Amino acid sequence: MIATPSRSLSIIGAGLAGSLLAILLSRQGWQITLYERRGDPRVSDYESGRSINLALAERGRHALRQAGVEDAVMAKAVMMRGRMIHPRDGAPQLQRYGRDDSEVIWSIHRKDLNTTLLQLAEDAGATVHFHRRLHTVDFDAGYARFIDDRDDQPHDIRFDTLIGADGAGSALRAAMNRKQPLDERIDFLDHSYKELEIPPTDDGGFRIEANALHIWPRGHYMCIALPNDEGTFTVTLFLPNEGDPSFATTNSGAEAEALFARDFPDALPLIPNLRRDWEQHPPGLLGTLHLKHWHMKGRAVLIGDAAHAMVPFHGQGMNCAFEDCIALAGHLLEQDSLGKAFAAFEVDRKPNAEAIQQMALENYLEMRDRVADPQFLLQRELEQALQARWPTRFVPHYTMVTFLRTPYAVALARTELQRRMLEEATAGHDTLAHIDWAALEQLIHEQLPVLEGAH
Ligand code: FAD
Ligand code: 8RB
Repeated sequence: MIATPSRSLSIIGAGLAGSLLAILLSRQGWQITLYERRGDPRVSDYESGRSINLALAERGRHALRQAGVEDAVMAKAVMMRGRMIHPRDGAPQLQRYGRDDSEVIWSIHRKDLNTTLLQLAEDAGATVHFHRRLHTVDFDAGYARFIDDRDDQPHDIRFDTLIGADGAGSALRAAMNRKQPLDERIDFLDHSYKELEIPPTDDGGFRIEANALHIWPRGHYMCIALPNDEGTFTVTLFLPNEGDPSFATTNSGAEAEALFARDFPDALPLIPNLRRDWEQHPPGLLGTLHLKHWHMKGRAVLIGDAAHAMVPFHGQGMNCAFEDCIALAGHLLEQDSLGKAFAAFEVDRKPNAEAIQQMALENYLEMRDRVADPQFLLQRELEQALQARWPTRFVPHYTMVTFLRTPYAVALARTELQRRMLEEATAGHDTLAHIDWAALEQLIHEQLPVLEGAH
């Protein structure tokens, strides 16, 4: 589509997807206005000074590369080579994510990333209005009402088209749903999370291995920690809402400390403010958002968490939201109307979003339980051996999701075939000594065509 200068789009939410999309579309000639509920992260005390980090993988890096911001982001990223598993007893052990240091994930600051993307959006010509929380939309008249939460004053604007990048609790989604039901369903997980922090050592170093994603798997629950470049770690405890132990049985800071003393004894001395942090922050909810429709003809479309929020266990929410941005910008270039572009975007992305939503749920079980299971470790060993023999056909699940840009739906389908092969070939064995390689070779050649990008 040839965008004339008068073609304007209003993006709700200047978070990760909104600001990246604003860069891409401004450069394609669209006149972009962003409306953000919060204040400008470049001036205000965003996230009250706490470091919140995210794992960036190849899909996200690729999108940042397209926007020309990869180098700025990577300059402060911390490499995570694999999972550092902290068993109940015994020393921590690293399970590498990939074959070498070219196959790793990166821990980055949310605030730094958002600030960088916002600055580039403005540089590309987008206008950003802060302290504008979308409240209601009149689609027929083309008016949207925003509230400034500092003084509760309303601000009405005229719009042509709205793009909802306003996150899991999207106000645009609610407005669209009122106009035309989106068949929204949120499957809440019966587990929630709490964030804690490991501070640096006195001389500013890391208290535990810096270049890993730490996991304390405990069967029905787990703790994780991601490094920040200033020497801290953001720790997240995932715990059931009910039962024992659970958020229901762990209310006070003292109860939390007792839980850590029993189940995470090596982590407890690393978290000096555990009691305070526990009591200051309520547990966060986790869930999967399913919608029948993501768009309303040419008037509105949802992207990122607003369209398909997922549980965090694959670390792909941002990565997927960035892939959405590239896809939507591409469809806007290819189609000759907004309505067609939004429809094509939905056809392209919805099956893939649904696939990563499912894989994210499945990865919770893997992280909290299976990583410590000998049968799982044997399957992993076989997976690596098969990849070494047939690297373009047998590509491990984690590699397809994290290091390649294989469409998520393709990754899911191949993962299911591969999982069956791994389970059947290792059943009843405790080493790879009796594996029938010839039979596996035949299965692999029959069922797994050469995968684009695999090497
Ligand atoms: P957001 O980044 O949430 O942006 C939404 C924006 O809209 C915000 O700026 C918000 O203030 C604004 N907004 C909300 N309502 C309104 C309104 N009514 N009007 C105007 N503006 C509004 N993903 C990964 O890939 N890897 C990770 O390791 C990872 N870790 C995470 C850790 C945590 C603690 C959390 C909470 C999420 C994590 N995610 C991770 C998921 C990732 O943060 C999201 O998937 C991603 O931010 C989605 O981008 P988005 O732009 O759709 O939403
Ligand atoms: N949202 C992550 C992975 C996969 C790691 C592996 C898992 C915290 C909220 Cl839980 C989680 C991963 O398979 O070994 N990569 O990146 C990030 C994760 O949690 C993030 C920090 C998180 N996301 C609400 C809390």
